[in-house]
Amino acid sequence: MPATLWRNGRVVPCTSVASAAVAQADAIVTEGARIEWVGRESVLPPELRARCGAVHDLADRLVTPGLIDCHTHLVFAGDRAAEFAERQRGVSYEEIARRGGGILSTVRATRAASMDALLEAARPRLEALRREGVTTIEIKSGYGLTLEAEARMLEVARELGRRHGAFVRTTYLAAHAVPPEFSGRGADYVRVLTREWLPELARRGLVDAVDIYCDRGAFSAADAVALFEAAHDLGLPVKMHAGQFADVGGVEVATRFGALSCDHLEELGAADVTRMAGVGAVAVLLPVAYYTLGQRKPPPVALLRDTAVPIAVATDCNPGTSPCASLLLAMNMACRLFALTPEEALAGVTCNAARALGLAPGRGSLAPGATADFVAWDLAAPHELSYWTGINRCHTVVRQGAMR
Ligand code: DI6
Ligand code: FE
Repeated sequence: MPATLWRNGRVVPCTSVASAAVAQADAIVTEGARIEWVGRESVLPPELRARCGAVHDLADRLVTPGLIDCHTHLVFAGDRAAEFAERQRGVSYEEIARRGGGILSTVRATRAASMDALLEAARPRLEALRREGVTTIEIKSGYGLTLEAEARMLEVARELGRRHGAFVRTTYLAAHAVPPEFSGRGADYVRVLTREWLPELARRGLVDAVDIYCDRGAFSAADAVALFEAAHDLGLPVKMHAGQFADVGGVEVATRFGALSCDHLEELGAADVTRMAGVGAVAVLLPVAYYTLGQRKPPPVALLRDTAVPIAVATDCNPGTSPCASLLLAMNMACRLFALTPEEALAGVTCNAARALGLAPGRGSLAPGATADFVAWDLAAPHELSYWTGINRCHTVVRQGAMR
């Protein structure tokens, strides 16, 4: 197979926070969908150069890995703009949920939508992310809450990736809310989604990971134990929405099961930070949801940093708490609201986001062996990715070694 030389770029490898900076490298050699070599063209081995059939000039642009949005609820029908207006009149998110709005109102709309309607509804959100250089995206179920409606969401997520050119990872989140059919019978619901639906959806090959919304007003730590035992038996990795509103003991469970990530984490105690570090769980921070809900207490970023917990940043794109399809905006908010450095924000949407999906080191960094997904930006320095808002300087996206 002929190789391709991408020359004259300013390469930001993003193999770690420390390398979320311009490196001594101006060239990338790809072979098929893989990166073969990264370095200074002046020291490119002659035998490798001889194999390069095509040469592309990156025109001195900044080159980062393709961005990874590692936490989204991108597939849903309808919107919750009316609830937004209600919240502006002072009604809280949790109060709206108690009245049967919130997640359950999106469940009603999503259940009523056909596969085509869901694909059409999600497409502009995916396109917006793709225009910002996002090449890998995690999409959760959780607005179907029946076996077939959850299956449809996961199928739509996979189909979006195939149709629109993105690498999609699907996460099973039936444990998002108790549906009306199970009202007052939460334990029965957990039993069904754990013992019946999860094995069936796994058998259909639709599940890459298993998630649960473990919080006040949602599911308990004991529910998470039951679900994660089932996931473990099926060989599926787990992750958790934890500590968005209250610490209900979820992180302790998640780390016991070797979770890939714990997400939100506004309410996170020091002992749990140590537990996360111990198992290498990624802290996925979701600043747009924090902003939308007007929360006041940020996640303990300094402690996460000092304890060497890898930090990722994602959009949490969903109709209730994060009606947002901009990962660059999430990076800016992670800096401004959570005091991340721009280098941390960039690592948070590249190497650490890959890790939160179990995809590191094969994605999310520019190094030999990784998938050849990268972006050329009309920017002078990597910190500009977090600096600008409402300006997208993405110039070229290369996916699987080919220009898109
Ligand atoms: N946490 C969130 O921020 C979203 N889900 C979750 O578990 C909110 C989902 C929604 O309000 O529709
Ligand atoms: Fe979420």
